Amino acid sequence: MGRRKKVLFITPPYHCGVVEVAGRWMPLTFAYLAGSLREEGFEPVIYDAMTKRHGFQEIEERIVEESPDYVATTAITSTAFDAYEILRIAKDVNPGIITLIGGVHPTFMFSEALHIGYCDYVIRGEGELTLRDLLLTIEGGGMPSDVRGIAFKHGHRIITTPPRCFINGHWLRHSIHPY
Ligand code: B12
Repeated sequence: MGRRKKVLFITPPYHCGVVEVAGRWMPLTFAYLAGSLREEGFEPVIYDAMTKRHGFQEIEERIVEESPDYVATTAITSTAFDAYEILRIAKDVNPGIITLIGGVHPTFMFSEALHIGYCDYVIRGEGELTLRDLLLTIEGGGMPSDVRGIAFKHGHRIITTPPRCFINGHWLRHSIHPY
């Protein structure tokens, strides 16, 4: 069996005082996504650079140390440019790393995320099923255009695939994917 593919999730190191007031909390976003990938045999690693108060230098060192196959980040509007910088650093460390972004900002501003140039795939909306569908498609040599709920560049064109349904309890309990 081949090596498990490593997905390094990194929180953007953005600070505006709210984390300091609200306290330190596990990034639920990445916990959900990592759980979903682990079920499919991937090796997810969550690096909460924001909560650790790490900067881009430390983020770069961690990417080098982990040597991931994928680097994934998340963005709300205020953290978007820090998130793009993480993806730039990942490509700088190793252009072979596949870069991913999701969250409320890139879900709508996918063309901005793709035009910045360091992002291979934008995952739009809920990520648990879309991310694992995308990674299984990439690893299996399939066509990303068959994956619902993403945006990516093909040459200079931006391709958006049809949106994916919201996840409901019934689908999750029976492991039936709402494609
Ligand atoms: C909890 C929370 C916080 C916590 C976060 C704690 C932590 N460690 O996680 C704290 C208190 C720190 C916080 C702070 C802030 N927050 Co806040 N926060 C939330 C809240 C209430 C829930 C977020 C959450 O965890 N959701 C649960 C997870 C599972 O869902 P999710 O994040 O949406 O992720 C899913 C998808 O979006 C997608 N996805 C997301 N990222 C990715 C990445 C990849 C790779 C993939 C594949 C998929 C994917 O898949 C996930 C699973 O389905 C939301 C409101 C909301 N109801 O969503 C606001 C919200 C995200 N916050 C918001 C804001 C503005 C802020 C602050 C900037 C506040 C301020 N004005 O200073 C700060 C920024 C701090 C920072 N440095 O990031 C806004 C963002 C608005 C926008 N359009 O950008 C929101 C939407 C609230 C609002 N309606 O205004 N916040």
